[in-house]
Amino acid sequence: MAHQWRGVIREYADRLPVTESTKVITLGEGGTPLVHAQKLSELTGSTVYLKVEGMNPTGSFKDRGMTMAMTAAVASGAKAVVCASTGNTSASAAAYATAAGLQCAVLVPEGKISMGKLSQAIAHGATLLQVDGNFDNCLDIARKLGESYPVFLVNSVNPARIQGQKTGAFEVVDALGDAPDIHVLPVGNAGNITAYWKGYKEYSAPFESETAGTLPAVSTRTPQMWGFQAAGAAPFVAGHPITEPDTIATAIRIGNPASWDGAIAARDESGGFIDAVTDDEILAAHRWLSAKEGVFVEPGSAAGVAGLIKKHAAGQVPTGKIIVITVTGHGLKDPQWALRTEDGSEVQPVKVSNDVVTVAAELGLEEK
Ligand code: AN7
Repeated sequence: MAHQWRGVIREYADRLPVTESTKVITLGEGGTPLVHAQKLSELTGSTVYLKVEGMNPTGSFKDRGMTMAMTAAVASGAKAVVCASTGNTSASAAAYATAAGLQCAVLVPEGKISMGKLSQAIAHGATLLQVDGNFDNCLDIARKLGESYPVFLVNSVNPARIQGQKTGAFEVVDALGDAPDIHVLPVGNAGNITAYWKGYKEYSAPFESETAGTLPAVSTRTPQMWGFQAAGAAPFVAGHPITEPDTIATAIRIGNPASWDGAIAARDESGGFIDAVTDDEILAAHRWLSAKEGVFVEPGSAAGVAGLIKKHAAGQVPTGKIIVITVTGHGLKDPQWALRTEDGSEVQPVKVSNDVVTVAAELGLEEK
């Protein structure tokens, strides 16, 4: 019988707040590959996997939460949705609002979102406003719009978003047969670390389903959660919000994370930590992933890998363990970083004449 992945709501319906009659808004998100990271495994002596979230319909993990948020928006009778975003949430909201037939407004920090993400929001017909402020300012305004105006807020302060995003943890366990020892991910607004921890906890104990009775535990354990922020935008490391966050990893340029308590709980209940990596470490990990593993991510997505490499260098990564790193968004979102060399200069493609002998010589090939 023909079968295709049905999106995270239908695949995990008995563990989400939906019923048979829910009108599901989906673009087929989830079901993303868990890729064995050969070189990171060799480096660390543990088995390292990448959960490649750039394979989602709009190129980031945000689609897992957006299918739930947009489904909830439609159920509530909303006509319009709003979000603040460093880029990926706006791209996802714009696409899912289109699928739902809703108006979409997005607030982004002026000059601080990548061209790929900007173009997605525009392509899907969202009303895009560039706010003279940072992401935290945008989120303040979006929350107030949601409270006092007839628009439905689809940021991760909406619990539906966290519900959808927890399916990332379910997929990891379903693929491995149990939870990993360690789960590593970038931390910005902290919705994803909150969601993964919720997913891992729910899968490790009997679950009271709203539609299917008591479901048995799927995993025997939960992982340590290791979160990494950009050093210039690391409120969890500072222990308080940051007013002027700064990093080249614009996706995680966030100083006042909305899911503060959720991230602290994930960190402490799991026996993990939240640390920071520099922009240089992020760019080195970005290059590592594309050049050594064959996986192209955007800079913010490389923060978890940068963190693992840093912890390994400090002798703090155990060997013989199973480690999963969520790489959150696709490299094509923000491709400019691939075209810079380590010393910061632009990569210039070599130009050759239209002639096989010249091309062969340039490639260092000798005729057979
Ligand atoms: C690629 O799109 O906040 O800690 O507005 O785009 O759950 O916020 C994006 C965040 C990591 C951080 N990686 O996740 C937004 C936004 C990528 C991201 C994060 C984001 P959270």
